[in-house]
Amino acid sequence: MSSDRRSRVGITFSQHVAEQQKLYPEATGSLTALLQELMVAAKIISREVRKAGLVDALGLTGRTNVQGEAVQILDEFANETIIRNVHHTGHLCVMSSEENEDLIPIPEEFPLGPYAMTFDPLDGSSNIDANVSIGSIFSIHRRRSPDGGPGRAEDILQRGRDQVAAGYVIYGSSTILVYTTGRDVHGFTLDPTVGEFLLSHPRMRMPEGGAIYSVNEGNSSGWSRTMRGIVERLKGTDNPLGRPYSTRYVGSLVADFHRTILYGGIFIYPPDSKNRAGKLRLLSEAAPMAMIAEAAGGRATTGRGRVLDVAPRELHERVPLIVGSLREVGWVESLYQEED
Ligand code: P6P
Repeated sequence: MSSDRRSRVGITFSQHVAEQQKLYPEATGSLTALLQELMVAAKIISREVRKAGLVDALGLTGRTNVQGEAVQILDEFANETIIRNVHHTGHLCVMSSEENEDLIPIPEEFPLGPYAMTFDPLDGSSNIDANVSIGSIFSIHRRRSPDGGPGRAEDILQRGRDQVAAGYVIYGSSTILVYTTGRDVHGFTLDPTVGEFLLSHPRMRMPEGGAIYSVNEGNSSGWSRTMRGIVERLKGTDNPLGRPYSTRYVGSLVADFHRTILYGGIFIYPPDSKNRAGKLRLLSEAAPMAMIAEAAGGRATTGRGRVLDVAPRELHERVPLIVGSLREVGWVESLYQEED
C-alpha cells in the first residue's frame, strides 16, 4: 500500500468527507453534513442488528411492504432510524424508501434542503434470521424542482448518472461503509470501541477481471435463452477466463456486490418468469451500486444499456442488473448485442 494510502488509513469518516469536500469548490457542506448524519443512523442500525437475536428483534411484523415482501422488525427499525436521523437536518427536500409506497415528505416544522435521497433501509432482510450479512443502501441527487416548496417526485425520479453520492453499509462480520461522490470509492470499517467509521479501504478499485460469477440459478428456468447460454459458458471454458468460474451467491445484494468489488467477477440479477423486469429496484439498489461500480473502474448494465442512463418512470421501478469487472460485464454485453 502506497505511503499516501497508508497515511490516510484510520482517519474517521467525518474527517474524510470534510477533506473530500475541498475537492468540490462549489460545495456548501450540506452533502458532507448529510452523509455524517446518515452514518449516525448506520451506527444505530448496526448496534440493533448485532444484538437482534438477544432482544427478540428478529422475526416478522406481520405486515408486508409495497413490494409485497414480509416486513421484518429490523426493516421497520432501520427505516425509521434513517428517516428520523436526516429529516430535520435541512439538507433534504424529500426522501423515498424501498419500504414506503409513496414519497416521504420533510415535516413542515423542518427546513428544506438541496438534496433528495432514496434508500433501501435493510437490504437482504430475508436473511436476518440466518445471521447472513445484510445492508443499507443510499442514493443522493440534487433537488430539481423549484426551491421553496416541498420536494417532488421529479427530485427522486432522476437518472443514476446524476447522483451526487451513493453508498452502502454492510452489516457483516464487521460493519463497513462504502461510498462515492463520483471520483473515487472509499471503504470505512466501524470500530465499535470508539463508535467511528475509520478509513480502511482508500480508493477501492474493481479488479478488471475476476473468477467468480454470482446469480440465483434457481431462477434459470425463467431466464432468456441468452442468459442461460451465458451462465453455461461461465461454467465451461468458452468465456473470458478460459476456464470455469467459481460461483458464489449470498442472496443479499450488498454482500454479493461487496465481494464483487473486492474480488472482481460478475453479479447478475436477470429478468425471469417471476420478475419480468428483474427483481432489483432501480433507484434504491441498481443505480447506487452502478455508480459505485463505475467509480471503482467497473461496469453496470441492464443488458440493454448502462444502468446509470436509465430514466426512472416510477419510484419502485425494477431493472435487470449485471455489474462487476469490466472484462466480464463487457463480455456479457457483447453477447446481448449479438442477440439483438
Ligand atoms: P433472490 C434481497 O431481497 C434482494 O432484494 C437483494 O438484496 C438480493 O440480491 C436479491 O433480492 C435476492 O433475490 O430472488 O435471489 O432471493
